[in-house]
Amino acid sequence: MTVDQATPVDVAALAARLDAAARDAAATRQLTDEVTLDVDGGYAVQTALLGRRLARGERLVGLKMGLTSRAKMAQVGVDEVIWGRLTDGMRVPDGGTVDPATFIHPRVEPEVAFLLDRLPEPGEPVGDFTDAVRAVAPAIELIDSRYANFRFSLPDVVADNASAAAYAIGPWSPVPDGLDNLGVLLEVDGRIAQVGSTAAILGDPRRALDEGLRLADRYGVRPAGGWVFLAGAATAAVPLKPGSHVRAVVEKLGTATLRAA
Ligand code: 0L1
Ligand code: MG
Repeated sequence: MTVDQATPVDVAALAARLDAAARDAAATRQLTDEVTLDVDGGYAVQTALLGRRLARGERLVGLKMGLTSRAKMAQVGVDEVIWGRLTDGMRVPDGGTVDPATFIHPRVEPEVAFLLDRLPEPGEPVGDFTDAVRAVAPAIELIDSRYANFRFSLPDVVADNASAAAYAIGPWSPVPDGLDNLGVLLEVDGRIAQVGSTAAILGDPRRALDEGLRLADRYGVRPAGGWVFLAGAATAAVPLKPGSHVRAVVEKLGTATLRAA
């Protein structure tokens, strides 16, 4: 972790600040406006942020990948794949309702979720995907940067748990033969808002799992069977407006839905 000698990084204080921004639904300044933070430092803050959630009784139930598509990278001007943590407190039932007022500037994006099973040894690539993944589902991720205007550097967004805020998962299905080029739609109030393909997720969402396990292992995080893995968005994200009804449709996998109060 880079430490600016003039302004030592107080990881716990930075995590507390991001946590307060999320809980108060009030944006905060980018951390890197004030301290020197590299990507490792960002993950240290992310770990401390998770620690605060766990201390409140939430459970770590999965991982998410971020910025896995060119559309997402272009949308926020950051060009590296990142990962974050999912807790049970972020989960919304399929078809459930969220209150947009409890977020700063929520956006939704269509994703593919994996239910993890028998994972390879740390550092090993996923061999047989159907051993590693028990089931697949369409999903909606609700992201909410804790920084004003969704503007951040790479270490900032890593510290902010890859903008993770909430997620809804549709029905689980057995792993289909091909996952690499399934059509994806994001509908808002019955109108198509985004069109994409699972090919946008690192060329194949299965690749996101290898990448996610490799990156998490670098920071000593070992996913377990039964965890959820959000492989990444197939399109750019769209703002979640009050009263709207969102559907993510993934060919062969079905539909996940979310409502905004
Ligand atoms: O899930 C994502 O791809 C979000 C990653 C962080 C960047 C953003 O807030 O859009
Ligand atoms: Mg996402």
